[in-house]
Amino acid sequence: MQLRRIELFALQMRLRHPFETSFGREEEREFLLVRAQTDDFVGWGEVTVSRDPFYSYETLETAESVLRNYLIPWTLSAPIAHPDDLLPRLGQVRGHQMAKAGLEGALWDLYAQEQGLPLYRALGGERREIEVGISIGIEPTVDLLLQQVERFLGEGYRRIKIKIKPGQDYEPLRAVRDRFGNIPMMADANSAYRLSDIGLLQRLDELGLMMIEQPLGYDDIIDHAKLSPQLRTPICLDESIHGPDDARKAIELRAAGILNIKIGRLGGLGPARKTHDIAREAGIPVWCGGMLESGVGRLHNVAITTLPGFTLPGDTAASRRYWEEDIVEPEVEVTPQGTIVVPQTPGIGSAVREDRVRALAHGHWTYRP
Ligand code: OSB
Ligand code: MG
Repeated sequence: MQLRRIELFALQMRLRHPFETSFGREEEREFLLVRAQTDDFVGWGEVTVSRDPFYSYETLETAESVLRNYLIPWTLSAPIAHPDDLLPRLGQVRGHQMAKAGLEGALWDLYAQEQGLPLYRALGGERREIEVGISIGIEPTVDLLLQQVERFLGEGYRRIKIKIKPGQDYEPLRAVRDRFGNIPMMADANSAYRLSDIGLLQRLDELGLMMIEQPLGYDDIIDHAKLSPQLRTPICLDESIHGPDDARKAIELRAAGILNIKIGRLGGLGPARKTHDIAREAGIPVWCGGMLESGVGRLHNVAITTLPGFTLPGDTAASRRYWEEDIVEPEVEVTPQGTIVVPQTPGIGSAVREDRVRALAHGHWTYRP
C-alpha cells in the first residue's frame, strides 16, 4: 500500500437519547475519523474516544496529538504491505490504543478494497449474519427503563444489557426480570464497585444474569480473580483488557469467564482478532462491545463479529438507535430477528458520506508523506 494522504476529521454528533453510565452522561459523541488514501482507494477508521477521559484516559485531544506527532508520520514514512505490519512500527508509543486502532482500521478498509474483499473476509470471518443485543444506559426512573427494554425487545434485540451503579442496581434489574421474565439479560457496572461490595454483588446472583461486566477497578485483574469464584454470575471484563496479553493474564488468573472485545480499547482489528484467538483457545466466549460508534466504527464492529469465537450477542445496535442520520449509506440496520446482515461489498461495506463528514467536522487535518 502506497499511502498518498491521511486525513483526520474531528466530529461532533448528537445522540438521539442521552447515554448514562456509572462514570457519567453523554449527550454528544466527540471522536475522530481517519481517512487514508492511496492512488486507487480510500479507507476509513474511527478513533472511538470520548470528550472526557472517563471511560479511559484517551480523549479527542490526546488522540489528535499522538496521531499528528508520532503515529501518522511513522505510518507515512515507508510503504506498508499488510495492515498487520503497521502496529509493530508504532510500538514505541505506549498505550493510546484508540488512536492506533483508528489508523489501523483505515488501513484494513483500504487493504480489503485492494483485495476486492469485504472487510470481514479480509479478517478471516465466516458468518454472514451476526446476532446483536442492546446496551441501555442508566435511566432516571424504573418506568423509563422498562419502556426502553420493551421497545428494544420489540425491535428484536437478542439480549438486553443494563448499566448499573451503586443505588441503581438490584432494584431496576429486579423490575426488568419481574416484567419481562426469562429474557437474556446482563449488567454493566463500568467499575463502580469494590471487592468490599461483595454482599451486594452476590445478591445479583439471584437474577440469573448472563454475566456482570467490569464490576471492579478499571485497571484491575487481581480483585476480579478474587471475586469470580464467589459469584455464580460469570464476570466479563471490558475496561481492564488492553490487548491480547491482558486477556491471557485474565484467563490464566480466572478473573473472567467472558471477554468484551472492543477494537479501540484493544488497539486495532489485529489485536482484537488475536484476543479473540486466545479466548477461543481457552474456551472463553467473547462478544463485541461498543463505544456509541458512528457508522464507520460500527461497520468495523460488524466485521470482527463474524469470527467464530463471537458466540454471544454484542452491543452493535442499529445506526438509528444512536443517530437521527448516520454518516454512512446505507446505515447499519437490525432485522426484526435481532441480527445484522453482513455487507458483501469490498471494504467496510457502506459508502461514507463525505459531504456530511465535512459538514459535521469542527477540525480537519491533512498529512502527506
Ligand atoms: O462499557 O461498554 C461500555 C458506551 C460508552 C462507553 C462504554 C461502554 C458503552 C456501552 C454502549 O455500553 C455500547 C454501545 O451501544 O455502543
Ligand atoms: Mg462495558
